Amino acid sequence: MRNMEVKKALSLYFIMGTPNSGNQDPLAIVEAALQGGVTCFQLREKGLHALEGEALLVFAKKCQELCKLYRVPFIVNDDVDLALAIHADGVHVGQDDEQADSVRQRIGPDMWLGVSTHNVQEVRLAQSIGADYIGLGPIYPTSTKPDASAVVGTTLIEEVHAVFPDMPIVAIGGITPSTTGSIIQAGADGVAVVSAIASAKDPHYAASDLSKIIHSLQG
Ligand code: IFP
Ligand code: MG
Repeated sequence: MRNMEVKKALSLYFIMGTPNSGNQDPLAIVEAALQGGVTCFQLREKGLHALEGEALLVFAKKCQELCKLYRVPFIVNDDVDLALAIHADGVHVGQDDEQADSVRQRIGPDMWLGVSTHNVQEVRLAQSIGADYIGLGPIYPTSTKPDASAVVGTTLIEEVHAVFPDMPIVAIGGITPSTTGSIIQAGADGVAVVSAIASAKDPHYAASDLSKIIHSLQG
């Protein structure tokens, strides 16, 4: 069943683009994260000096190759054309991005569609247009997304999980190893992180640390 496959992939969802890599080699971070046990990867190429055009295409293909090597789904944030051009495993869109139902029309039934949500009403809409999973947050304050909306806390996870028990949920926003437990216990299928891995001194260690915590809670 697709839901189960998606829920499993959401366990430890790493999101990154070259602007998040600081002075480290972005591909080295992606590979270290994969080695450390991330279960899904999203290319989110946003912000200062974000790659565009051919450079973005080349970088995306390199990330995708790494994900294939580790058998981890490769998701593209926002850029439906890029996702289609390289046959990504899925697309993730926000509330301000291209309307999710038109994205589903363009990508067809097989590619995964993820939608960012911040309340029960947005989750209901995401479900009605055939989202395969929802990102829920920001749970805590985040420095990665300058335009992030107000923090929602773990009670929204409990609420959404109660109303939509089958909908795969990944929590996002300021999540660290010490807050991961409460997020999984609230009913999320996993955690999505940028900084916790990309800005870590040792991204491989950071990913495997989070991975161990999540898998010990999921049993
Ligand atoms: N949620 C997610 C995900 N990705 C994003 N880029 C975002 C919110 C803004 F974790 F994938 F669900
Ligand atoms: Mg977006």
